[in-house]
Amino acid sequence: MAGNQTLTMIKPETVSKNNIGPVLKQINEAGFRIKAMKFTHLTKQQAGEFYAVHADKNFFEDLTSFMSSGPIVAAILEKENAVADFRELIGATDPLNAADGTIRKLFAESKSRNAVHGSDSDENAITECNFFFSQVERF
Ligand code: IDP
Ligand code: MG
Repeated sequence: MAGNQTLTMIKPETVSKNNIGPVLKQINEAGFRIKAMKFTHLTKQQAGEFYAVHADKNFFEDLTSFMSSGPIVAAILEKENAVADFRELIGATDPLNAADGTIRKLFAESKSRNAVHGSDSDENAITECNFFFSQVERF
């Protein structure tokens, strides 16, 4: 899968604002195919495990509280050059810096409540896909 798959999460505020459908539409229209998907609710400990690389950051407590505050949608997305193309589709971490037309520009509230997650490397994409999905949950 290296190179053509990435992991996304539709974050809690996007789910609670009833924006799952509009975000998935943007993802599909950009050429990504959904290979696995689940509606789930992370515990704070699971959010901490997913974001372990940020454990020493001053925003870690807020990040893990927020990501465990309500349900999310996790999905494996497939496309050539998936990681880089998806990062381009979602835009910069802070929606104030995100380009027009990007998912974060359209849907994010703030740097912390920024609508969606996207893997940042092929290596992390593999780890993150395995975090959420077993082999039999992938199509
Ligand atoms: P990314 O999601 O664009 O890859 P990262 O730097 O990996 O951004 O940070 C992970 C998540 O942590 C971000 O999506 C955002 O929700 C949150 N975050 C990052 N930087 C800050 C910050 O300075 N303040 C509050 N939350 C932040
Ligand atoms: Mg990141």
